[in-house]
Amino acid sequence: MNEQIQEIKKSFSSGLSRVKSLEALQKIRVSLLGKKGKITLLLKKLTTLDGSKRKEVGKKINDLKSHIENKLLEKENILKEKESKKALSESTIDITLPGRPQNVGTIHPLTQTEKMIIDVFQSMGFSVAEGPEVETDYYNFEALNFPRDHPARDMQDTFFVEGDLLLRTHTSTVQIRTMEQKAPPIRIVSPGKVYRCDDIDATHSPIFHQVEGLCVGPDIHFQHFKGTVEAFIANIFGKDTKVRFRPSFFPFTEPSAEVDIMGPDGWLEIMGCGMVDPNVFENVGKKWKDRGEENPYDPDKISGFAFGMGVERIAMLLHQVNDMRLFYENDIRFLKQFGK
Ligand code: 2U9
Repeated sequence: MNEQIQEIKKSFSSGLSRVKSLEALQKIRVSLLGKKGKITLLLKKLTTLDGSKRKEVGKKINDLKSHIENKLLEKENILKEKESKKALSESTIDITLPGRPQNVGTIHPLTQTEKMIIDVFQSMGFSVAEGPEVETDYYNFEALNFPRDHPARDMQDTFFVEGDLLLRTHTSTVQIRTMEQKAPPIRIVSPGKVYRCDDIDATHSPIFHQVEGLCVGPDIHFQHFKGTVEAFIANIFGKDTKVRFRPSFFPFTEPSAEVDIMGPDGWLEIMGCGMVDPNVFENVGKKWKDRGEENPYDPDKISGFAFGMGVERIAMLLHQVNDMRLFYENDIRFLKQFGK
């Protein structure tokens, strides 16, 4: 067997030096290490030897096997490198071929609309404030002067999470949180997702987007707010848009109004607004006093206006979309029309 081992080693190295292709290399590998390969057969024959002889010859065969495996791998790498160099030098790249078009996404129409709204208010000195979507009863209702038995607090209208927690039904929560931390003057808009227990139809969704705004300072009155809202509408819907303020009611504003614009077939409601109810300032003031700080929200010294709008509704009016669900279905053919 020793002679066979020597013979295999010799013929392997002379065979290997003549190999020019990966196929030929594979043939050598199979002929030695395959199921019926020479090395495999030699290993099988070992069982006919006994004791110390088997150990001695076994070691030699295994040494030869790893020698062969290493050399084969080395050669394989050299051949692969050669083949890829050859393939590269033989192939030509036609740089005049037009490239494949890339599908570039567009900004979602709701995102575009939200940005448009924010941009207009930022140009008037408002900054953006954001806050949590899971809120407490206090920030969503109590601080905003909702009476205990207000229908909005009903299980049918609000998604309750657990204990005191709920999904915010408006972003007014953010304005309360801001006022608790920062003394007036304040000019903020708070965009974000809000949640209400509504069935989905053409004009309702259990999740939708709002932008709310708040302006608080020493002498803020109804005219400031009327001017701000009118400037906003002129910017978004065009400067000749007719605007109407219709008296309304919200727990957190007094007086309150709804704002309509004249559309092709009559008045269209676009937002709600009003002067911040003194009770809201009282609630915020309590927090400042609890912290032992001087209260900058005395309703006798400051006032403010607030407004709120649904982004979906503004986007529908801007683009004459008559079904809100189109914004959520993400049909590429629909979204492409707002390509930006
Ligand atoms: C504070 C005080 C007052 C925000 C306001 C509205 C009127 C309003 C609706 C429009 C359509 C919600 O998305 S909608 O369903 N909003 O009508 N929102 S005044 O008033 C505030 C906010 C914060 C501290």
